[in-house]
Formats: sequence, C-alpha cells, structure tokens
Amino acid sequence: MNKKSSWEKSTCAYCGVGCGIKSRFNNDGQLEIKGDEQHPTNKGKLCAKALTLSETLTTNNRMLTPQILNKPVSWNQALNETANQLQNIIDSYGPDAVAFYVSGQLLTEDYYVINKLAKGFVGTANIDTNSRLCMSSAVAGHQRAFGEDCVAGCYDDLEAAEVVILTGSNLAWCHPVLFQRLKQAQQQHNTKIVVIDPRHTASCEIADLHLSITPGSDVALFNGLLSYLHTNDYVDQHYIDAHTNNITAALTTATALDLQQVSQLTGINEQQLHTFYQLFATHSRTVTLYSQGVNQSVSGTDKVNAIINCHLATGRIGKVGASAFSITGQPNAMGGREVGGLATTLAAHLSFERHDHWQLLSDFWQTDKLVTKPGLKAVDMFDTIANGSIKAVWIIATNPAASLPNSNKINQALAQCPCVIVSDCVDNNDTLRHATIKLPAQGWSEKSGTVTNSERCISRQRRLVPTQGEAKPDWWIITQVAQRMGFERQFNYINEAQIFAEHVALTATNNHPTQSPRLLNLSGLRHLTANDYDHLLPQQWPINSDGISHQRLFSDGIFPTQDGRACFIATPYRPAITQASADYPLLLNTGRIRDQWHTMTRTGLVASLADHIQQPFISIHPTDANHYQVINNQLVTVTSHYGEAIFRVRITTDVKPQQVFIAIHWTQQTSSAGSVCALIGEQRDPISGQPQYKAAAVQLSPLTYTTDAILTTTTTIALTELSASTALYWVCKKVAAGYQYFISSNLSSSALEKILMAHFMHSMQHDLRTITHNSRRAVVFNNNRCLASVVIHPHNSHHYSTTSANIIGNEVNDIEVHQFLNGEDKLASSDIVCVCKQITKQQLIDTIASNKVQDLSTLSRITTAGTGCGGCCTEIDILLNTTNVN
Ligand SMILES: Nc1nc2c(c(=O)[nH]1)N[C@H]1C(S)=C(S)[C@@H](COP(=O)(O)OP(=O)(O)OC[C@H]3O[C@@H](n4cnc5c(=O)[nH]c(N)nc54)[C@H](O)[C@@H]3O)O[C@H]1N2
Ligand SMILES: Nc1nc2c(c(=O)[nH]1)N[C@H]1C(S)=C(S)[C@@H](COP(=O)(O)OP(=O)(O)OC[C@H]3O[C@@H](n4cnc5c(=O)[nH]c(N)nc54)[C@H](O)[C@@H]3O)O[C@H]1N2
Ligand code: SF4
Ligand SMILES: [Mo]
Repeated sequence: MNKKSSWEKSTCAYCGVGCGIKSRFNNDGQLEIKGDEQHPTNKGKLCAKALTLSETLTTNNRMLTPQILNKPVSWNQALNETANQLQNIIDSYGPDAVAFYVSGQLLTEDYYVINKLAKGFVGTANIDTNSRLCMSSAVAGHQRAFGEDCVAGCYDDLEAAEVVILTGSNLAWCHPVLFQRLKQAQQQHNTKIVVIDPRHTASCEIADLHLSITPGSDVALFNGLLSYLHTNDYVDQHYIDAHTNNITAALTTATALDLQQVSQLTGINEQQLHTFYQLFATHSRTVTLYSQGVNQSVSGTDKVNAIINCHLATGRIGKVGASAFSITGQPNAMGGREVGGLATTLAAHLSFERHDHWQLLSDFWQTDKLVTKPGLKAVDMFDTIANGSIKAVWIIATNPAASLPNSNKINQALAQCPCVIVSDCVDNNDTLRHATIKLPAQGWSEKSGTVTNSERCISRQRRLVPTQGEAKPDWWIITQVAQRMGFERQFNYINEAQIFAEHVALTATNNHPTQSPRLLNLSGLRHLTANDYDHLLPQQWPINSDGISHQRLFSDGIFPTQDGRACFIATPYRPAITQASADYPLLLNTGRIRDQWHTMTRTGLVASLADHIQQPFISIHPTDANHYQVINNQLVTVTSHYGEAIFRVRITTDVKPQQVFIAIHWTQQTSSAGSVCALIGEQRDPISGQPQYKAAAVQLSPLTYTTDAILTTTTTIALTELSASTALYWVCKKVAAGYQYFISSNLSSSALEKILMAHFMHSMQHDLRTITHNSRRAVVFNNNRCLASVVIHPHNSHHYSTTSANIIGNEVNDIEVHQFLNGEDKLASSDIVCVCKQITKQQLIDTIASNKVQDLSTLSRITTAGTGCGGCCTEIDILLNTTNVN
C-alpha cells in the first residue's frame, strides 16, 4: 500500500488572487489539494477551480514530445531548429522580423529570460504578452498617475474599508476567494458595497447599490464624482497641495459635465448618482476595485485615471482601507509586469523614456544590442505577422488564435506565417493547429518558480508531481534556444533560483531610496541561497533591505515621479467607438463564467466544472427575445462586421435591452462555432493598446435545423468527422467517464441516428434501443460496460433537455439503462449549482419548496449545497429569493 506523502506548499494555477495551496499524495496515489491556512491571501480557503486541480493532471491532450511539422523529434533537434530558424530570419530580415508573444501564466523566471533574450540579445522589442489584453490600461494609468506601475493597496483594505466599489469586476466569479473575504467583512462590519456594471452579476448579490451603467460610460461617472467632491467641498486640499500636480486640468474636464449630462451619458438617474457620490464623499475608508469592465475599453486608460483622480482628490491612496485597487487576472500577470514582458517597458520597472534606465539595463545585461524604443503591442504585432513583415513568432503559454480580437484574421495570419513556434502543455488548441514547431512545457504542478499576485505578494510555485513525457520548464527551453543562438554565457543558468537572483539584483541595482527610486525593489532578497529560495515564504514587495513591511505604497504621499508628486490626469469623456447600428443593433459584452478558465485547456478537463454552464450561450433581455422571436435554449447565429458564431439563447433580465453577453471560454476545440472572439473588432485604447472586448456591435438571427442529438462516449471522437458527417453545430463537454457532444443537424432523426451509430459507435458490440414518436435512444456496451449512449429527437426548442452521463463507462446497471432508454434519467434538464457537492438547481428548488426553506444555512444543512468552497452561495441565495415556498 502507498504511504501518504507529506504536505507540499505551492500556489493555485488560476487567478490573480494568488491563493496558497498545499498538496500531498493520499494512500491511493491521488494528489489531494487543500487551501494553505498559513498563506496570507486565502488563509485556507479555495474555490472550486482550485479544489479540482488534481483532476487536470491527466495525459489527456498533453503534449509529450517536441514536434516539427507535427512529427516527434528529439529536444536537441527541436531546439537547434528553433534557434536556426530564428537566426536565419534575423540574419536575412533583421531582428524586428521576429516576435515573441507570451503570457501572465508564465512564472517570473520564465518571463525574465524571454524578455532578456528579446530586448537584450535578439535586439527586438517585439515581445508582448496577453497582459496587453488584460492589464495594460491599468499599467498605463498607474504610470501616468504615480510614475510607476504600482498597486498601492492590499487585500486587507477590502476588509478595512467602509465602502467598497466594484467597477467592471465580477469578483464573485472571477476572484472568488477575495469575494468571500469581502462578503465576510461585510457581514462583520456592514461594509457598503457598490457594483458598477451594465450587467446584473453574481457580485450584485452583496451590493447595496448596483449602477447598471451604459457600457463605456465610466469616465463620465467618475468625472461626475470628481466634480461633486470638488463642488461640495469633500476634497482633501491639504493632500492635493502637498502631494499632487495638475488638479486644475482634471477639474476643468470633470466639471465640463453637469449632473444631468452625467445622468444622460451613464443611464443612471440623478438620485442614484447622488446616493453613490454621497457614499464615496462621506466615507474616508473607500476602496475602488476595478477590472476588465474598466481596462478592456477604448477609454480604458482614462477610466483608470478618472478613478485614481477621485482617490487622489480625497487623499485616499495607500491608506488603511482606502485605495484605488486594480485586480489582476492571471496568476502571474503582476510578475510579468515586474520583469517587463510588455513591449512598452524595458525590465524591472525601468523605462524606455529614461536614458539612465536604458544605460543601467544595458550595463547590467552587458549587451550592446539593448532595444531603444518600444515594440509592437499585441494587436499590431499580429497585424504585422499578417502583412508578412514579421516572419517568425514564438508563442508561449497563451492561445491567441482564440483570445485575440478578430480571431478569423489572427488564424489567417498564423496560417501564412512561415515560422510559428508554440510552447504549450497541451497538444492541441486553436493556436497549436498553426505551429510549425511545438515545444512541450511543464505545466502547473510540474514547474517551479515564483508568481506575484494582485497585492504584490510573491509566492513560490513548487513542483508537486513528476513531469509527464519529455516536457521541460519554459525557462529551460528559452535559455537552451538562447544558448544555441550564440548567447551561451548570458543564458547559462543552472536552475530557476539563479534567474530569480538575477531579477532581484536588477531591481536593486542603482536603486537608492533617496534618488528617484523605483519602488520595485527586492534588495532584501539579495543574499537568498538556492535553499532559501526553495523555502521562500509569501511576501509583498517592495522587499527593501530595511526589513520594514510595505503592505501599502504611497502612504506617505511620496510618489516615484521626478518631483515625488502624483499626477491628476484630465480625462475627457469619449463615447465607445462601437455604436450599435441598423445592421448591428445589439451591443455585445463578453466575459467569464464561474467555473471555466479562459480557453478551457485546463478547466475543460474537469467534469464537475462543466456542469455549471454546459454550452456556449448568449444572454439576451426578454424584450429582445420577443423582438427576435427566440426562446430559451434556441440556437442563434450572431454576426458582426468581423465574423459569425452560434450560441444557445438564455433569456434573462441580467442584461439590459439591446445588450447581450457571451462568455469567452469556448473554442474550435470545444464547439464548432462558439468562439466569441470571431465577433470582436480591433478597436483599442490609444494609450495602452488594450482591445475593447466589452462593446462590439452585433446582429442575431435564429438558426434553423431539424434535429438535436446528445452523444455520450467514453473516448473522444474525430471532430472533423463529426462536422463533416452530421452536424450543423456541435459542442463538446467533459463528463466523468468521457465526453458529451451536443449536436444539431438538418438530417432527420433516423438518418442522424444511422450516421452517429456508424461513425462513432460502430466498434461497439451490443446495443439497446428505444424509439418513441419523439425520440430515439440507444446504448451500446461491451463486456457489460456502457461505452456510449445517444438521444436524438426532432428539434423543439420548447423541450430542450440535457441528459445524464451517469451510465457511461460503468458496468451495465439495468435500472439506470432502463431509465435512460425511457427518458427518465435523473440529471436531465437541470444544471449543477453546487459543483463541490454536485447539487442541481432542480434539487435545490424542490427542497426549498417542499421544506419551506427560507435561508441559506438551513438549505445547506439539508442538501449540503454550499458547504464546499462556498462559491455557489450567491446563486443559492438567488434561488431562495426567487423560489415560491407556498
Ligand atoms: N472563473 C474565472 N475566473 C477568472 C478568469 C476566468 O477565465 N474564469 N480569468 C482571470 C482573468 S485573466 C481576468 S483578466 C479576470 C477578469 O475578471 P473580471 O474583470 O471581473 O471579469 P469579466 O467577466 O471579464 O468582466 C467583468 C465585468 O465587466 C463588466 N463590464 C462590461 N462593460 C463594462 C463597462 O463599460 N463598465 C463597467 N464598469 N463594467 C463593464 C462585464 O459585464 C463583466 O461583468 O478574471 C480572472 N479570473
Ligand atoms: N472576447 C474576449 N476575449 C478576451 C477577454 C475577454 O474578456 N473577452 N479577455 C482577455 C484576457 S483578460 C486574457 S488574460 C486572455 C487569456 O487568453 P489566453 O492566454 O489565450 O488563454 P488561456 O486559455 O489561458 O491560454 C493559455 C495557454 O497556455 C498554456 N499553458 C498553461 N500553462 C502553461 C505553462 O506553464 N507553460 C506553457 N508554455 N504553456 C502553458 C495552456 O495550455 C493554454 O493553451 O483572453 C483575452 N481575450
Ligand atoms: S480565487 Fe483564484 S487563486 Fe484563489 S483558489 Fe480560486 S482560482 Fe485559485
Ligand atoms: Mo486576463
């Protein structure tokens, strides 16, 4: 019998909250994962995504060997070929003919070496990252206001605040553990919470006030606030005089709009505006937390500064419970910003604009090739790949074919690019289809290094399990290629600790507390040995030699600008570039759902996470549904100027009339046409270059088809064959013992059944079938094990239902098979609300009704729902409020 191993600490693979986990192998050899009670971020709590991480450690779709043109090769061949191809292109066309597109999911050490290679040794600043799509407006806003890209506050501020404003953030679903902390604080000291979001989201469940603003109008809202604070004497004049510049320009712009105009632009009535402005004005401990509803906009940077202006005007920056707080998305978006992974920064918060910074870095790296000006930002980089000027791109830990705007164009650009090198953990995603060289990287649990979370806390990610196949650490792959390009000496690291030490040294070089310091300073870690690094405890930067904790920045009102003062920025209101038109009358907003992560390469492997929301959907208001004559679960084609895609209708008042919402997660690997980025245009913020993902003009029309089918199998099926043989549309979802395919077709039920049986169930020996007037059901099994099932019925949107996958992969259980064949399978037509305990919406509704349950704790006691990670509690609250108990 195996013996339990001891607990090893690391950090979660997913979001920028940066929770600490601990893991060990249990007696069955399975990896157990728990929250780390000692990690300052989460103190033991985790969300459902983290709790199911061990289920993602599978060989399923794992890239196991390097490949050139999809043929397995040795590492030596792959690395030589990568180095040769890059070098040949550089020799023929110059360094700017190559580009690097990387990710906030890399570790700091990986990020440091790829940035060093590109900017310092290849001599191109064409290195950008998916943080361009995510954090670049916040970065630009911080630089304009504070002189450096720094988050002033910390998570404790959310608990210490009297008022918390969540703007453009669905914290409940996207940063669940931080949301739990906020919710608990609210219960303890009655924190007032304002949510600013065009949509009604799960985060609204704890809101005292929800401002459902007109998309893109945040600048008007916060300009209105600044004007209100000024006019009604709520500003901190002493702070403004002592610590800031440029208030006059900001005020002139802000006061150009009166309250009535603000109300018109934001769609918020004057009384609600007044309530919000009063709440802000009269509570000195106020935190404004913002995310993609702010950043991903053509006025993203101005939105950030309009918010910061209000905090500067009241002196509420870096004080206990008082800050403007940009929350990061990816686990190491912050680490990437530290090493300088964006095309617009050098490294270690050194700036292109300062010659002394340039000289410092040039000396530190001992190079004469250091780039002198910023490179191409993500969207421009892919435009330049499309026009043929960039001839080689190395993509690491990101899936641009699915996540960049106008994905049809991105796919074309990659398809005709002569050299597409992709380092990834999976063998297949939308981007890897275009790879000429594929390099298998170690993934979370195999890799080792550091990450920095939203509150500047550096934590170790540690190796927890052996590496699969021949995968290697990203830093190793990058440094091996660098060495083969002739930079042996500069990239001769033996482990990740050495790279971290170099990064630390760079942050400390010439960084004197008195002479225009960079706040990113890790000099306190200068003497870290490899062993110290292995045992590094989570800690927030700056980590100066003074040994003082710097939980908050700028508390003393001193900023890292030339004169030490922060800067107000005039932020004129500009309407979103995309306006709905007669051709495209609906405004499309996009974002995340609770249980999936980005393009699903990891969360898509976990059956329980697929149950909350099973298929790509479009949320639409009842009046629009009526106008377009569509009903719940119907499939519709959505078109924009850029492309088209297909979604299932969800009618809901969560969105306003003429606004629709689509989640970002489905790709061509998981659906035939559910990729939302096909619809998104390339409009972007002029300063940060961050795309406007939250406002695209679209049109919709019902999709006509005759037949629906749900095929459940123990093995994956060939998707191209599925598309070619039967399906007008399909979606693939992970279930416990295999996969479930939702198929829509123009074939008749009997024809579809014949084809599905012949193509995807043919090797199976035995089958049972039922045919009724409105459905055909079949189960096939081999040696008493159910291998596949299928349900087919004529399309009738009024009765769309899902079906249980329970029987698949199991020994034949006559009762269950019988139930399935008769359409009585238990899970049919109800989504799972509580993933941890697998409780469906229907079970909860039934329990509420039959037991006359009024409150969450009683419902949790009876059903166990909500007793796992707690991430579903807001949705259970909604059910409690909406279910009739009489
Ligand atoms: N479950 C889950 N969690 C995640 C991720 C994930 O994929 N899944 N991804 C992580 C990453 S990388 C990121 S960047 C974060 C993103 O975290 P969030 O930014 O919280 O998530 P989004 O859903 O993209 O967008 C937030 C909200 O902005 C609103 N919004 C749209 N337009 C506007 C506007 O004009 N003004 C305002 N004020 N709001 C608007 C949207 O309706 C949406 O509810 O989540 C991280 N956490
Ligand atoms: N419409 C719309 N589009 C959006 C957004 C939106 O709100 N709306 N949000 C944008 C934002 S904020 C973000 S952050 C992006 C995210 O978009 P992407 O970065 O494209 O999405 P991911 O699915 O996270 O892709 C990560 C890839 O890296 C691989 N990977 C994971 N870990 C490692 C590793 O350690 N090493 C290597 N080499 N590979 C690894 C995964 O298998 C996966 O293929 O999407 C953006 N796109
Ligand atoms: S909140 Fe974010 S970091 Fe924390 S457990 Fe959930 S996904 Fe992981
Ligand atoms: Mo992100």
